[in-house]
Amino acid sequence: SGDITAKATGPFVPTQEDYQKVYNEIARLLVEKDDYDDGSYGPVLVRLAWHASGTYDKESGTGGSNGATMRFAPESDHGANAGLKHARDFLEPVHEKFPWISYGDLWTLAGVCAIQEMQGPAIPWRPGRQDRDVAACTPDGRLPDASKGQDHIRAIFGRMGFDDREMVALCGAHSLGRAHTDRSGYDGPWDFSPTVFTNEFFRLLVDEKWAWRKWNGPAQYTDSKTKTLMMLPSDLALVKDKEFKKHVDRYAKDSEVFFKEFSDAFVKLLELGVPFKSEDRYVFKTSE
Ligand code: HIF
Repeated sequence: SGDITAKATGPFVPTQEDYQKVYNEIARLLVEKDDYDDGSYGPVLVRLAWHASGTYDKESGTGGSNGATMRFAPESDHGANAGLKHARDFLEPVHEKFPWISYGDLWTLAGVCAIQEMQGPAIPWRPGRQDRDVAACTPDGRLPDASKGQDHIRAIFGRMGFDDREMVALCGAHSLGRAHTDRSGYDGPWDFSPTVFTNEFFRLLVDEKWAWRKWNGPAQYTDSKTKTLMMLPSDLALVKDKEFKKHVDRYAKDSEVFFKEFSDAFVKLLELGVPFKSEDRYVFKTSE
């Protein structure tokens, strides 16, 4: 009888189908909770997935999405993470419904869901992150500073193990969402469709004239034509640097190439430092 009991109460091993249920619930909530920002929590979910992952340091092997240490101060209070409580709170009811998923898996899966539901490329994903305690919080300063240029971008993303091409590909995610004066201090969206994943960020970088915005906030650029869009100094670095610019031009011209190279780089970002047990990645079905 001992055997039977063990079988009935043994550890729950989720399958791809179970993770698809989590995906579907997040997708459902994205539609239901449309009274936020430009009508979607999608962009801030992408930012949560990236900030959870982008603390990775390849030398020490510390940081990354394993651990989900942004649940705790001091990491939650790091300046770069301002505003991400909106994303974490949005996902709390999902965790209540599927308590078996780790926060690290939930946050990264949510980023994947948001990108796919906002018409972006498929992002193959695999489970395996385990939550860790406050002692695993990373030191402040590992995430990028938007007031800086190409040297800084290379230092930060080089520390994670990315090359120039991957850095530029990732940056296309700034086609999503906006900056908020009460979070980063910057203000405005990058493009005209902040809740749809496109290569518009690159097209605007190449085609528009960008000038310093005249205002009391931090130094940022505005488009000369409509003065409704913005670019961060770190975004403009992508066209000022010759090596970066090559890739900006490629992605501005060819959306398919951008989608493919972005997906590969984003998969890599979400997996940094995670001790996976399985090689198998899941491609989730996008909702209609
Ligand atoms: Fe962002 N990013 N990011 N970013 N980011 C902001 C917002 C978003 C940088 C700075 C900022 C990436 C790289 C960099 C998203 C996704 C990604 C904001 C505004 C700043 C300042 C925050 C606010 O005020 O709400 C810098 C300096 C980066 C290095 C170049 C990634 C590639 C582009 C890795 C990435 O995926 C998303 C999405 C948002 C929008 C969030 C929102 O709430 O709408």
